[in-house]
Amino acid sequence: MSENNAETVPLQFNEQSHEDMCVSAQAFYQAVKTRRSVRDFSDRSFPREVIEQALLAAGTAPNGANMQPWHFVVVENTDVKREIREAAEREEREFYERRASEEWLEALAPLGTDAHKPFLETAPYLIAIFSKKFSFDEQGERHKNYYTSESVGIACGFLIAALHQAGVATLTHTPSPMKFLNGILQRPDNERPFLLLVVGYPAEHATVPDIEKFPLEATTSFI
Ligand code: IYR
Repeated sequence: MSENNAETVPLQFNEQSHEDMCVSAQAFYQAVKTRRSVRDFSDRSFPREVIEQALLAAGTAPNGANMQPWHFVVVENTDVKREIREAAEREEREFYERRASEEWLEALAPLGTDAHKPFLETAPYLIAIFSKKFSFDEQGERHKNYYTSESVGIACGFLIAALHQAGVATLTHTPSPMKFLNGILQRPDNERPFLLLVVGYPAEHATVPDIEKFPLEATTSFI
């Protein structure tokens, strides 16, 4: 028994046989390895319920002191999507024409990206994810959040995996800087744009770069 003051409830834990653990781990890998970042989206839509469930999944992410330091804005409105596209393309033109180093541009070459971002208008949903270094409680009292980047990054991972599991393609888009999202989406100053997720079906004949993931030995040491 712990001796602190925290209230506790019994843990619901789904223990599996070693065999089932291996099967489950393999099944999850097989499922997530088919995910690809898509840059060519269809304009077909699907029920908002799918987005809501995926956001609920994202909200279960482990996070610093359970402060849940995130805010999600789901954009379906055509005019708002156009405004986001125009602002993002302005930043991206700066990036590709001036800000990016030669080394960075070379690293991007295999992806074939440029400043043109039509998918920001074509895809049925954009989800702007904001991270909150501090929050305000119901009394308007300001309190600090902890490990915000780690927390919001993990939540975004859950969100992308949940959407993929539901048969939805995504693109993690990070126009830089993204401060314009606060203005367009009317978010307060304590919220910083973390990621702009493009969400929808791939276009009918969408292609993706011919790239591979590192093998386990290249990324992992067992000691
Ligand atoms: N934000 C730019 C550039 C870009 C940067 C990285 I790192 C990528 O993996 C892909 C793109 C753009 O979206 O084009």
